[in-house]
Amino acid sequence: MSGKLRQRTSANAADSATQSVNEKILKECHSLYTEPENGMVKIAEGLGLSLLAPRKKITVLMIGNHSAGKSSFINWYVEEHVQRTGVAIETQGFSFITSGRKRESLTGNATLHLYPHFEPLRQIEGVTDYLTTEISTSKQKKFSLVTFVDTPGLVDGDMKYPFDVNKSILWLGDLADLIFVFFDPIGQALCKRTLNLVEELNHKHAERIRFYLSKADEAGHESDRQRVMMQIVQELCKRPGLNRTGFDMPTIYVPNMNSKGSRCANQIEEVCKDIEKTINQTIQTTLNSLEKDCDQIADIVEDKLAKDSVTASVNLRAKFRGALFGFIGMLLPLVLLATYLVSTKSEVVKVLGEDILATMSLYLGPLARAWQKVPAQYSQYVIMGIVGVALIMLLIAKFASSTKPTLSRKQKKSLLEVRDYVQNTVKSKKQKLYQEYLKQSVADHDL
Ligand SMILES: Nc1nc2c(ncn2[C@@H]2O[C@H](COP(=O)(O)OP(=O)(O)O)[C@@H](O)[C@H]2O)c(=O)[nH]1
Ligand SMILES: [Mg+2]
Repeated sequence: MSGKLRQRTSANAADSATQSVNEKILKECHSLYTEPENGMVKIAEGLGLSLLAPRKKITVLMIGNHSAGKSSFINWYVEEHVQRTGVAIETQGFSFITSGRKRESLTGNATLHLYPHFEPLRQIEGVTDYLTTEISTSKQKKFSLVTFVDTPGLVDGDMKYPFDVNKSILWLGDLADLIFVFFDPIGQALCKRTLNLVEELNHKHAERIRFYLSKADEAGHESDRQRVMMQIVQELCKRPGLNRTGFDMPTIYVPNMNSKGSRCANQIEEVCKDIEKTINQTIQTTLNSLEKDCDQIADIVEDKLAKDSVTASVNLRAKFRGALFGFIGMLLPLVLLATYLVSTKSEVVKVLGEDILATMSLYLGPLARAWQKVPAQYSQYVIMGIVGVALIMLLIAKFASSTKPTLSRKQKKSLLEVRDYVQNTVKSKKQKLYQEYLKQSVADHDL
């Protein structure tokens, strides 16, 4: 084995090891969210929080004029002829190109079942019929971590699409991690439709967009290529929504298509690097969001427990108040009734004897005098009044002692379990995955 070949083989081996670590990290994060029993999405839902599971791959949306070389680029990246190229514009739709265990083509309906996050596309009329998925077994480059979305080529004029292309592309732009815009030197490099769409996408997702001058081998000599580039950049800069300082537009072409033997520089590796960078960023963001989501869940649990302990102490006070009012409500009317009966020497208390009654009314002082002023014919009203007061006091006691529901012991236990799970189990898993990621990425830089 020659030195160079050996070097390349070991680089490839390292590359596939990196890929499998990255794949594993994204897969494990995904399942931490989606497990049916213990998944974070389900846990959060129980706490009134809606979480989105991270995706296992990044999505690259390819847009550009008809025949700009989008499908050819995908075939080159995948190293398999998955997408037909040079297709008539009328037959073009959206295609998802992704890796899987066996080569397969799926219809629109199957695609939307397979990728539930694309489900809203169904609402755009007619799209489902023009949607396919190509699953390839290729493991080339970083393909196992990428889903390409190939879009219909855009042209100006009366061309009628069987569905709202602009709306669909804009919607896909919201979901994509990267948006590649291909401009080709021949054909309609400056199609208005493409420019309008790019302007709109740029408005929302400037950081995801990358511009490329595709099929650069067909641009002629270096001076012609420069001129084409200038024209495109000028046209782009005319759009207020696209006026950036300095346009970066690598020139690329599919190496084996350079039939004319053009010697122009090919920056197609830049595209691969961009994809790789985005994968790495996605892994970091996914791990960071995992930590944030754990914290968010733990915070909600803390909050619920704190509120519950406040409610419990409010309940305790209410119960005490209720008991107090209840006691007064019973005692006060009884005392009033007793003093009334004693003071008025009512028949009911005559058994106590005249002397005792006289002494008692003497001790009752002004209260006895007040009771004695009540004419005998009103006595029943006084008694009814006192009973009424007693009833009112008891009602107050009932209201004062009303309590709010608190968590049962079982509920509290399950909340604490949730907190422990996210703070310990999930976080330590995240820590481990981060370490694996860093170890591998440091190793990459060592190469
Ligand atoms: N010379 C050259 N031809 C290319 C290149 N990429 C694509 N083509 C050709 O351009 C035509 C349109 O390419 P295709 O990938 O179907 O474009 P799409 O409509 O953007 O998907 C096909 O005939 C391809 O063979 C390239 O980099 N160099
Ligand atoms: Mg195509």
